[in-house]
Amino acid sequence: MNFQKVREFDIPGNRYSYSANVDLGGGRRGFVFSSSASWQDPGEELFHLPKDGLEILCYDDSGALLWSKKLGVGVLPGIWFCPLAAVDMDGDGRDEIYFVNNLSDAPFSLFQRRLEALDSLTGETLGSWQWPDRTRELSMSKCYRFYLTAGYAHGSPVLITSQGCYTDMYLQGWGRGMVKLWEKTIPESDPGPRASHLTPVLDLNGDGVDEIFWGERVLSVLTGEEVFNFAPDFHGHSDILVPFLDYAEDKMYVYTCREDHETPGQKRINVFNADGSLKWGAVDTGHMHTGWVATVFDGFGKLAMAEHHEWRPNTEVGSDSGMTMHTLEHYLFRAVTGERAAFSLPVPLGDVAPADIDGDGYSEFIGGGKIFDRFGDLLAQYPGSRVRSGRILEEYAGEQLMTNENGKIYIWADLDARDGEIMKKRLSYRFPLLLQKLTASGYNSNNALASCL
Ligand SMILES: [Ca+2]
Ligand SMILES: [Ca+2]
Ligand SMILES: [Ca+2]
Repeated sequence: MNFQKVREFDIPGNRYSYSANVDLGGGRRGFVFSSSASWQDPGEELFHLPKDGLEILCYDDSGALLWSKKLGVGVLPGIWFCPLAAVDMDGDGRDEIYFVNNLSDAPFSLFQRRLEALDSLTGETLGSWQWPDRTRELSMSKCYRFYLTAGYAHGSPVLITSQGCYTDMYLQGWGRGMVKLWEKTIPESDPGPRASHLTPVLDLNGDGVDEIFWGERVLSVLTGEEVFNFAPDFHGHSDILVPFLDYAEDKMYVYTCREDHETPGQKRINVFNADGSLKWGAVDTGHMHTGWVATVFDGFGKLAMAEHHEWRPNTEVGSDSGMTMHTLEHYLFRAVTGERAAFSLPVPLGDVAPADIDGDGYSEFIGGGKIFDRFGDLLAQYPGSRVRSGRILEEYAGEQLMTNENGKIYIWADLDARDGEIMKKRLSYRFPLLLQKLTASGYNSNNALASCL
């Protein structure tokens, strides 16, 4: 492995960054970052009064700054308050940057929130739309859980905006020219799954229209209607949702890990067939907070990992937050059959992101400043922390890593990588490349989605 820095971006003062790929038009690629010195979650036990604001910065592929925009003090820094996505909705070949702005200085205002579109080349505001305020009666953690994602219907983009994740949920679909196509309300009183923190987008039934995975329910991007419901009797949310391919049989499955609403007779870790039926389930109880699917067994067999967490109240005076996450246990399975499996790495499994860095079809693992192969052998090292990974640079082989180190963002690639048949198969789906434009919304940048399929 010849793992090298191939891109560099200078963002002085940056500590927390979310980032997405951007098409600048005319075949030029850029990168947008939402950068801040702190990161705020709307959860009541985790939220702090921020001491800084949020800045959106856009760079070209050479690392030159195109523009930057400091948002007002009413915009709280954090992925749920201010999600961002790059989509070309006006069809001119250049992505617009969509984000949730707040025109007032009042950080919890809903009346003054807007969906705003920026020209990715100039930063100029191209459009602004009232952001729905129907979550007003919910608690802060639920009220300010905003999300942007996108898919395609017969080749045309559909931008999806949403409010609410855990109880009442509101979604809107926008077509080319920002024409509102549909609105959907899923009140808490309606049975069935709530949303996830991450949202894969695939044409699961092959009808030319993408579906978004709104938790364990799959919605058409064109109409908002339910195409599949994996778990009509489950009323909770899933922390992890990962579509994956079994290369031996060329079949698609969906792996899910659930947080809340333990339901008698239902398991916490599940794999579903592509027609929505249950393939297997395991473990009766617990909050499965982290998980991923990786290719590690000889013959390109897949491993599914789930990490069982528990939130515990902090009892010490002066704690940084009201509660802290504790890791209890890891569960490992053969992803297709559900058989228990054995696997270990020199770093905690919940902290690593699988990625096929060298393109050979097997996963490598990014974590703790190191890259390991599937046998746990060290292949390369990097300073700083992971921002995102996956096929960030389409023209390079394998998958790449973006890191953040002291105000510098780097992209790393294996210069010896070669795309094998499995990498080509994965890239025959739109989602691995589309995902890189959706990694600044929700937890789409996390380790579960980074190497999906
Ligand atoms: Ca455009
Ligand atoms: Ca479809
Ligand atoms: Ca590999």
